[in-house]
Amino acid sequence: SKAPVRVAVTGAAGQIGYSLLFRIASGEMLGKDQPVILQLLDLPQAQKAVKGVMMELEDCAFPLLAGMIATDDPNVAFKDAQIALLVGARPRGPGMERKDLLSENAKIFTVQGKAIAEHANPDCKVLVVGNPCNTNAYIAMKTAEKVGRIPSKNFTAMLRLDHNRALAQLAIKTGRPVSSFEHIVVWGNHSPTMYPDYRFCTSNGESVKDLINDETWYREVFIPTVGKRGAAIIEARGLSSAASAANAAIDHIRDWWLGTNGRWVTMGVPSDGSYGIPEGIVFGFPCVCENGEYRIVQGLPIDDFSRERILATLNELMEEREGVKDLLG
Ligand code: NAX
Repeated sequence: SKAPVRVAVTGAAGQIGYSLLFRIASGEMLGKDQPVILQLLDLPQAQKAVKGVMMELEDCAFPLLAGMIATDDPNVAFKDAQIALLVGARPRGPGMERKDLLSENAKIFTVQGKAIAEHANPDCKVLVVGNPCNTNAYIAMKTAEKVGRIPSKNFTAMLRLDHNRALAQLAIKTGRPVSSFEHIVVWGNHSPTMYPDYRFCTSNGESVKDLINDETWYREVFIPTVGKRGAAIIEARGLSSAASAANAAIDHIRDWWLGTNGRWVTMGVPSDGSYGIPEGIVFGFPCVCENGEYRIVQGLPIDDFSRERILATLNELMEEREGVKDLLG
């Protein structure tokens, strides 16, 4: 049988953690033949709650769960990790400015980026879920670069929930099954400036743009619905998306680890200069995955409307980068 894979998860006592850990342990992320060891990080005051989650994980008697630890020390949590899911983050408190949110999180992600760089497996695949996830991933990557053990391209951010939300809206609009759709992408930042782009999307080989044939719906309903879905969930549930976010994290890592067979998926990845996005900016791109590596889909035409939308979300990310510049030293 296979050697267990060490999976570090931060924010393990939180609501996304509660939807995520059981699915990782049941084999939904890395495959039904792949044992896992869970390495759970949370703040000191959350350790008791983490212990409770571990008791429940034990009580599931998952055949693939080969071990678990809980800690409040990032150096312990990331030790030899092959996968790191950075879910824990500082939420925006009452009266907190966006700038404060950025800098509070910058502190967390410099510490964790350094701990990953020093202690994780040199091939560790990192997914940042905690918001602002693109910039948090950028900070972790930049900090890790100073140590230099882990490739920068391994630091990614979660745009998959936005990708899945876009698919769901297209399925509802057309009355076709989600599984019939291919080639959707959400460009840019995981924020309301994101650009869900259906120009290349097909359903059973037919152009979805032609099927719907309603550019006003696309611009005035579809794009804002996908972009504001997170806020709509909070409004309805009184809590932010958790199960769907955990599901998207599983999708992101499973596809990166096991491959997409040519299918496109949206991943927030550090730009290599593709589509004119400055190198290093962590940006939602269409990707395909094979042999444990992702590749940005190249050569897609960018029309005027798309250019405008891509620049808007890029500008926001450049401002976020500017806002944390001093903290990166
Ligand atoms: P919760 O507040 O339920 O849980 C967060 C957990 O993280 C808590 O247990 C807290 O103690 C822990 N934590 C805080 N700082 C930590 C640190 N420095 N080290 C380790 N653990 C720490 O939040 P939850 O609903 O689980 O959401 C987690 C994060 O995901 C938030 O930042 C949220 O904004 C973000 N989201 C990102 C999404 C995406 O698509 N990228 C969608 C869902 C979600 O909004």
